[in-house]
Amino acid sequence: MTETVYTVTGMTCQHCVASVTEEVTKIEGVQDVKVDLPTGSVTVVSAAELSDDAIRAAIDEAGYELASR
Ligand code: 9UX
Repeated sequence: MTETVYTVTGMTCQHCVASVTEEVTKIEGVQDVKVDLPTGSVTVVSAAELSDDAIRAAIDEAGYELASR
């Protein structure tokens, strides 16, 4: 099990948080997603390390931008 913290820009409300959580949760192997709105930090707990492409695509699909990991 691995926990990775990403930074996502553009989230400004709880609906944004819900969208990001929903998309990231869809990634295979993801067990838990915690979003901190004020800082934009997205903590992802997964069985194995996620590919940058997978997390980037999910954030993009939600309508936001992956700033860093
Ligand atoms: Mo409402 Mo959060 O447009 O972007 S979902 S502020």
